[in-house]
Amino acid sequence: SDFSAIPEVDGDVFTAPLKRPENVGEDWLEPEQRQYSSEDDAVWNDLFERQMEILPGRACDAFMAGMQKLHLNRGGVPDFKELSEELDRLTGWSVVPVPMLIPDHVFFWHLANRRFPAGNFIRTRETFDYIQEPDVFHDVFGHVPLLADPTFADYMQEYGKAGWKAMRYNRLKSLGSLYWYTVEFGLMMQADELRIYGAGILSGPREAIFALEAESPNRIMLNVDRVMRTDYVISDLQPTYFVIESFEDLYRQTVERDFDQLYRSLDPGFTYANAAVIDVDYVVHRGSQEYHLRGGRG
Ligand code: HBI
Ligand code: FE
Repeated sequence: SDFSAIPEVDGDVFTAPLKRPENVGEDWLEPEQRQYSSEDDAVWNDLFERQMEILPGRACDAFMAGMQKLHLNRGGVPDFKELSEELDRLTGWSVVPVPMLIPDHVFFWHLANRRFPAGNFIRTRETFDYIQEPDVFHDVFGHVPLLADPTFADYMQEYGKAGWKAMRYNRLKSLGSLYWYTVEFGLMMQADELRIYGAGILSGPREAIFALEAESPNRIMLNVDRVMRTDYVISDLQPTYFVIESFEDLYRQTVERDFDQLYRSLDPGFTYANAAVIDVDYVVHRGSQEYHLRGGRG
């Protein structure tokens, strides 16, 4: 495929129609990163400190290493240009500013070209703990450190390419599951210990301890075919986490799988509930599901 041009899609069929702001073109890129106030920088710093009390020993080493390599602890919202220069040297990726959620086909097109679209705005004190739309803290703190890891960086690009195919087969929901259970909520084995690599866990205050240490959730070794058939919820802690052996394992599962064949074999809906354990699963921990049986987020 040619990844130089934005793919043409029948937008309303595949993606929720999003209204494009006037200042962005078809690539949805902001011309410049936003200017941040000193309060914005203070919000970043407080979020950063809170996460750093939780993450050492829980985040995977590659995440902590990426944080160091990209100097994300300098204080204040990072400058995308500086980040991109450093990332370009390490893995050929860049970070580009977008105003909000962007359409799927544009998101995938950027990933396929090793550009990570990051939300330009930052949350306020009122929405300190949880925001619906990804802001610059989630996107840069959560996602960008791992883009400094060569194998993870390759996986993200493969994911972007797989996204295009998914749209052609109308199986975007299935591919969304793969993103959810890897890039956003993935766990990995690191020297026989469970660690976190998912950005949704790494950028929030509650889920790191729940995902790694609670009795409640299932922890199951990742199988790409199985995960793409599994439903997911976006507004609460997960009933199930999927565990990879390594980024090499994740990358291999993704490039070796023939996605054309996989998409043809998938039902349009999901086959497995998000709390299900099925007979093909290699179970690391069978959860009590106590949290969700009590009704989840109160
Ligand atoms: N847009 N800004 C932004 N960030 C995302 O993570 C994102 C998006 N648009 C679509 C999208 N993600 C989904 O296609 C994936 O989460 C599957
Ligand atoms: Fe995210």
